[in-house]
Amino acid sequence: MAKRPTRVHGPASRFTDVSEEMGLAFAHQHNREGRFEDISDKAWIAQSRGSMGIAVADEDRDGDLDIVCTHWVGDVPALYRNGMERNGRLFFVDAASKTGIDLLPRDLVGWAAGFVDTTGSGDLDLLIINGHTNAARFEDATLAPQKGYLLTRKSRNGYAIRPPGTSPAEPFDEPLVGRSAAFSDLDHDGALDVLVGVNNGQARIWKGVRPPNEENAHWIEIELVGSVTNRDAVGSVLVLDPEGMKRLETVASGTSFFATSSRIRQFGLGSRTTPVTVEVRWPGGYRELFANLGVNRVHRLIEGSGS
Ligand SMILES: [Ca+2]
Ligand SMILES: [Ca+2]
Repeated sequence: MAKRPTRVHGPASRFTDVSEEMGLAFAHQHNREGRFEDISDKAWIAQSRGSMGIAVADEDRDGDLDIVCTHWVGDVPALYRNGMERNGRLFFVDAASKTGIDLLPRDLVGWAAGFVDTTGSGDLDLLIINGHTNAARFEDATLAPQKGYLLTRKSRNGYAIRPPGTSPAEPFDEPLVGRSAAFSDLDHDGALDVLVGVNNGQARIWKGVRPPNEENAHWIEIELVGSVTNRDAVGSVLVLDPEGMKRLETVASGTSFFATSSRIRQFGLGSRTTPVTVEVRWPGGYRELFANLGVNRVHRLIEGSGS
């Protein structure tokens, strides 16, 4: 009887927890006792997709912050709309399908994302930077470039995707192996500009061009300076017209992907030319009002100098 061969065992396999990279543990809420609680499941935002970029803004202008996540190939971006303001508890619903974002091509590998008001109306458009992680051809290791997409706002519940070949060409029509984007009004003309990071390539600066109807595209930009809280005011929330329109902007660090956008936050005001009031919710919770702020300029608001 033949002797049964002895199996040779190599080192045991090891496993690495990649759940954070895959977006499984997503939302953490501060419990006001110095710790964060994972609320991903009960906030309906747990996901197991390959997530890269993130953009946070009150996208639908209903008074709470919404989240866009970009994903790896085969999956469109998610738009997690916040139900907090209307329902009193924190939960999110993916509105990618409702708003038309799910009509983006599924071969895109989405990286940076940012909300930009390209019309000066106060409505936010969405710019997404793409670029593959795989080579374009088997015999050539060069990564496949992909064009960026600007999704322009049609209505509160809808975006329009710029069709291929639309004239005039925009810089994001050029296929790039895009990775990062930082958003800032570099020349303080009221139009946001974009610095784009490219894998193994030269960075781009895309200057925003003021919309042709400038009389309906007024704006205001706010820089916060903390004196009691952190000097950069990271974690602060700006509320435009707290008694009226109640629009939000946040001061954050490490936005989008591999980039940090300007801490100077912008509100598009449309045809409005009268001074505005801004409420600042500083980190830690206390609120301060800054009134009579003129339009079409940058204001530097120092903690403690308001009312
Ligand atoms: Ca919202
Ligand atoms: Ca500019």
